[in-house]
Amino acid sequence: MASRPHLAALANTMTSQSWMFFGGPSGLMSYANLPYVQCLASDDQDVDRYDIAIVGAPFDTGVTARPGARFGPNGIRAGSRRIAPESAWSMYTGRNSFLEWAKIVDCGDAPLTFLDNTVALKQLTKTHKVISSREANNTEYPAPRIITLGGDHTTTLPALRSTYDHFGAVSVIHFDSHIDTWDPEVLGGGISHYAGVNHGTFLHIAHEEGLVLNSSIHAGIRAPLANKKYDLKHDKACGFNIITARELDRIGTQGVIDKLKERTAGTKVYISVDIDVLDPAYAPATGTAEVGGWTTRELLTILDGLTGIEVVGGDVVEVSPIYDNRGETTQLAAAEVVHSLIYLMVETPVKGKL
Ligand SMILES: [Mn+2]
Repeated sequence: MASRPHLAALANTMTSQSWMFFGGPSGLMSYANLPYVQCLASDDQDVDRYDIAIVGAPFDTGVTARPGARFGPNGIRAGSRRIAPESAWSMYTGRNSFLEWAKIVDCGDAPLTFLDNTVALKQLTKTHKVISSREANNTEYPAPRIITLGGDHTTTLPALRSTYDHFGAVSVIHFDSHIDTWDPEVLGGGISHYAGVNHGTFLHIAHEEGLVLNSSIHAGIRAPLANKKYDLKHDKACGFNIITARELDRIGTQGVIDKLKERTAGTKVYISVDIDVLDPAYAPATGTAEVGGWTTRELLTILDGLTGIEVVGGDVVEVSPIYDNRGETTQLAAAEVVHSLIYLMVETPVKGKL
């Protein structure tokens, strides 16, 4: 080393704290440059412990419009490249979620077949169950929690099946432009059971399976209904209240935060963020875009306001990078939504059973 001082100088600058001044991250791409752990390794001894696990769900054959969300996980990771865990102090909260009690890792993507939805969703359920059943790094909170990078919205169903094992039935805070509680007969047409399991019916199915409490709520809804009355009646029966997109204009972000907290008070909560809750101006790269949505800033303000809620799992879904622009607008937004979900999970630890 002594004879090659330029290499020594390079090595000295290679601390993780300096990468952002050095030109960018190095090594393989993970969410927010977090450590990659082979969470699905067959031997438990080989797996580093973690408290919060990021996992990708490359599945998009439950979508009713534009496919492409199978490439969402790596799109979101690409959008997160600027986040350096050691230098992620929030201007708003004064905290750095990466440097508190929780060890946060990226498990890579779930191994899913592209050719059979039924099998792929079983594979995803198994992936969730394996990752959430390993003993956490912090023994005070033995059940680790998962944030999923979708994938179309069908991928939330396996996540809810897995959180049920450790935390029981949950309230779902569902950010979306669509209600996604559609009766499979309505969305799927009653053609086959297979066709009825899709990104617009998964909340109906989760309700039927007893995974969702009657204290759930949608936020940002604006897409048209298929039936004048039945869809909303059915939505209520599935356990949901609705905050529409335009309600934000009337009650503001704090009004939305208050409603979400009031509705889910005293329950454990799963937060699912369909990126189409944002206006296509802020998230063009999605399967079923709807105009008239929220801005990225409004969504982040609302998410960061949900402190104190016991978040047992979460996801960002429907990011379809092929429709993104050269500035990666959608992927940047989705990466920051994940960052907010991490903040909530670290801010309020939750005791689950292994
Ligand atoms: Mn959705």
